[in-house]
Amino acid sequence: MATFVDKFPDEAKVVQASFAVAFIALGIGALFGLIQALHRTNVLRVIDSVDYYTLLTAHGVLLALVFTIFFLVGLFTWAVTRSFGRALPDIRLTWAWFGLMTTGTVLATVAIVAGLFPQIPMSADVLYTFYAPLQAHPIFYIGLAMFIIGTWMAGADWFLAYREWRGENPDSRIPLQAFMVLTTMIMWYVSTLGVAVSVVFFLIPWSLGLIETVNPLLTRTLFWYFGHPVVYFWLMPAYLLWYTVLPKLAGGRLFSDPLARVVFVLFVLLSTPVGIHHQYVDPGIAEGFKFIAMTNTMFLLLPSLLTAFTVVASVEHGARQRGGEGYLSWLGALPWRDPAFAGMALAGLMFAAGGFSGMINAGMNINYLVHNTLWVPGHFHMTVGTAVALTMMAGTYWLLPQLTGKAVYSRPIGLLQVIMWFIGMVFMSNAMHRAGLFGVPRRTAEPQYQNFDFVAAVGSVGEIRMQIAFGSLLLFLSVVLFLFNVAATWADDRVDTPVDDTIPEPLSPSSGAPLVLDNLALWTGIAVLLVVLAYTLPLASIVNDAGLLGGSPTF
Ligand code: HAS
Ligand code: HEM
Ligand code: CU
Repeated sequence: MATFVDKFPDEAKVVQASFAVAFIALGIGALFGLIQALHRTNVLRVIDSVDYYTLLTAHGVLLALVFTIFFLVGLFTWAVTRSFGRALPDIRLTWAWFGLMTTGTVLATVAIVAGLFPQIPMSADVLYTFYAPLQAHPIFYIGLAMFIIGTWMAGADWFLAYREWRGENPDSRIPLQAFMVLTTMIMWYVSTLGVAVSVVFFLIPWSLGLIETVNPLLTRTLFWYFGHPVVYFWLMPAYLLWYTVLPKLAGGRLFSDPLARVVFVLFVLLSTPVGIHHQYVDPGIAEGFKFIAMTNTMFLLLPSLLTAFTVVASVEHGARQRGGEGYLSWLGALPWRDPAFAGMALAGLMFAAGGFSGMINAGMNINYLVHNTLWVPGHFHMTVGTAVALTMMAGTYWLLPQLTGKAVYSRPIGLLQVIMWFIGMVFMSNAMHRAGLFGVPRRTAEPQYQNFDFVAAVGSVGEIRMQIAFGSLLLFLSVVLFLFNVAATWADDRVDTPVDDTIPEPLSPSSGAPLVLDNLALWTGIAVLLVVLAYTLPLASIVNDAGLLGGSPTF
């Protein structure tokens, strides 16, 4: 039976190239993660504490921006092509955005890593959030800008594919996977506007010396305008896989197509007007605006709670198709030996915990307790670091045969690898949450509390440190196994194993979804309106207080 690579060989190449860049970033990022985890916990120090921030920047950029987003563009290219059932309009455009994104990535990475070599007059120790007053070499920001423009072109590529398809299918519902891609990209266009303004109008001219000062609170606010929606940009590929692939792997079908559409529309509407929940402790933003951001954030829980319901219901349906029974014993009937299923299901389970720590972050008063402590890395290693990263690794085991025509090199290694990730993250992120409650800060090479001690008493900082170090080791080894498995699959001679790449119709199909859900222009309009409402006044008062380019306050 012909699979993706046979039907769309050109597109399959782009998807594989995107995955290759993603996985290289994953490997380097994970190595830096291990080094910094061991450094912070005082278990093993192979770098200077000054270089810690260079590695931390590289870790954040390579994992949270490069790995996730390169995987996303690969996955979305696959999803758009297969769900429209036609080749992309012009493969040269596709390679053009891939090339631009890759060049941007290389430039930004070189600027960061150069910071390790004092002989080279270049550095970018600005962390992956890169707002002022930290300043990087211009090459870093230019690389970043190229990367973002590349993603905009990728979105254009998929919208052009949509237009062609629509021309021939004027009355059909947008296929679900394509719907997910298009709504996610609308959110991305709305939200990247903030970071583009910050980079192009302030950070690049400032790093080139064309302007003397910037307004740090303005660049921070523009960053977080983008910095919250970007977390859903990472999450939506995982949701796409949980909604459309996981139910099938579980042996069943998606519970409801219309509900899935509602969820993605809610993300378009609500993802952006919440960014200020990262700035609860920032002076210069009035309490009332923070309160509005908190309220919006609580509404934004809804699409994820709907997802928990729909995806678990679909998985349960699958288990019952396989003979599962009882209130909970159906869980045992699931295909736990399949690395793709097990990885995604474990990622989803951990997301439930990460979601709860997010709710705690979002409460304005409790946030004062956890902000800037290790609690926050605990939260996001469960969300982006597991819900997203583990789903992407698990999804690779299902996608690779369709993209290459080859069977996965070793399914047992795959299974071991996803389980190791889960266990490693249970240790590392739980301990990080606990450390945060003790007040251990994030983003520091020298958290000078109790020194590491192998006979640390249970409940002490020493015990927590050991758990972080042990977890990080398991995580790193898991990545090594993953990369080995993928490389060995790629290196295999082509064997024409039959590939099961079908996705069954949802139990409640798209024909039941209200037509208005597919009205993308309407949702874009409302999303923009909500953003204008949430951000006009805070931005106006920030500019009014300190000027567009900072300087002394003009009260
Ligand atoms: Fe967050 C900080 C609030 C979700 C990432 N977050 C961060 C940072 C990152 C990040 C990277 O309000 C740090 C940024 C920095 O460097 O400073 N976050 C939330 C809230 C949510 C949330 C309310 N975050 C995410 C996701 C991320 C992510 C998703 C990445 C992908 N976060 C915050 C706040 C801060 C913050 C504050 C600032 C903290 C500070 O002070 O600095 C919500 O979206 C969470 C909703 C999730 C749920 C869970 C639903 C459960 C599901 C599981 C389904 C089960 C399955 C299993 C599939 C309600 C969907 C089925 C299998 C079977 C076997 C049955
Ligand atoms: C930060 C370890 C995987 C994203 C950190 C920190 C540690 C760590 C210890 C906190 C450093 C500090 O605040 O001083 C690890 C290990 C990993 C891993 C051992 C697995 C091998 C990931 C993955 C992602 C990720 C898969 C995302 C896809 C981040 C981000 C930061 C971070 C965004 C924050 C950087 C900053 O504060 O600027 N990591 N991590 N990590 N990690 Fe990871
Ligand atoms: Cu957020």
